[in-house]
Amino acid sequence: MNLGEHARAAGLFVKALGLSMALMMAAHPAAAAPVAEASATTQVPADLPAPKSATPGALGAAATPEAAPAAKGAYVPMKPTPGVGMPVEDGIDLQEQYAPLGEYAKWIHNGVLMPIIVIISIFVLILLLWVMIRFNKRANPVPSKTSHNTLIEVVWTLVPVLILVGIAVPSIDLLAKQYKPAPAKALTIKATGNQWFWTYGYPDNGDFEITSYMLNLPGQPVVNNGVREVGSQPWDGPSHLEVDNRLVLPAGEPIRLQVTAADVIHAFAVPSLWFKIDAVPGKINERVLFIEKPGVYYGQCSELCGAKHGYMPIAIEALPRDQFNAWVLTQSGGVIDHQPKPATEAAASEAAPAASGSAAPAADASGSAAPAVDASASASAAPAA
Ligand SMILES: [Cu+2]
Repeated sequence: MNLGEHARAAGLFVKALGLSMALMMAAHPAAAAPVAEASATTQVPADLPAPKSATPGALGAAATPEAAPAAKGAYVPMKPTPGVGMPVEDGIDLQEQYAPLGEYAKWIHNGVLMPIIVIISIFVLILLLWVMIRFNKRANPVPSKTSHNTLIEVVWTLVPVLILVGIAVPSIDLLAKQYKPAPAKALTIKATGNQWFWTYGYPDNGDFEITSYMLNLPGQPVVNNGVREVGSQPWDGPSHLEVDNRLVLPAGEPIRLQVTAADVIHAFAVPSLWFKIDAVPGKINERVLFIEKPGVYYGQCSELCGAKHGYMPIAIEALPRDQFNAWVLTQSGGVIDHQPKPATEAAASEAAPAASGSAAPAADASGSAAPAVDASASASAAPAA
């Protein structure tokens, strides 16, 4: 009898401890993503190109002789700032946020959820220890026969309700803000997931399209049609995350990002911009992307999409509006937000094609009228040939 009671009490304690541990861990899945990414990228630290002289974020400062722009002011990819827009070694927190909603969400996670979880877990642990010490058979030989206590029952009903309401208010607010449609005049960008690369369309800028492949890893088999090795240009970011052609976007304005897929389900996710949305074939998912300041921000496909799921990273390069416009004009058929192409600029961009390593889009060959799937197919065939 005694033994049975002890065993039951011990069992209850272990169960309660497990529950409180589970509560503590419940906050971790969100934080686990950056950790997983960090470990994924830190596996090959030797691949990281040694930083040279270029100032982070400086346009035109990082050009090598062979990639020197043909004309003054031509686009040169931006050199990423270490630790910005990418996972950091030994990081356990969400990545530093560069979007207003990301800062809000990070505050909810770190300022609301984590403290509540920790306080509840410690409170439950203290209650359990108190019961074990104060009310065991030796300390309390004659147990109380009390079976109801109105005050305690009201308190332990109301307090959890208030806690849940306190969590619901900011989280529903965040949810609503995340799905607020873009302003009518916002720039529209289309991202299409393919096995295993991304294509980015610019319907407001002449409807050109670029393909974006992960760079090859030194000493490892080529996974993406012979695109150059990571680290072979001074602006290259971390291995597994850097691509040949980045998604170039304007900073400091809302962007209507439409995401879809050409084959299987992918997901467009950039942790430091608080952006994650499924790319589903036959369907367009849309969200506002707002990047607070110029920089390079890395992400990955976040839906298991096949053998090379881990080899289709996302690299966003956010530029000030005037530099974004200048980049658009380096693209074949590129025009500034629905404006007709000025004759002089049209002639200039044709005179100096492929000024930089990444300025030769697949759209050159396939033409802007070709559907996304055809354009990407011809693009993937071209570098191999
Ligand atoms: Cu994918």
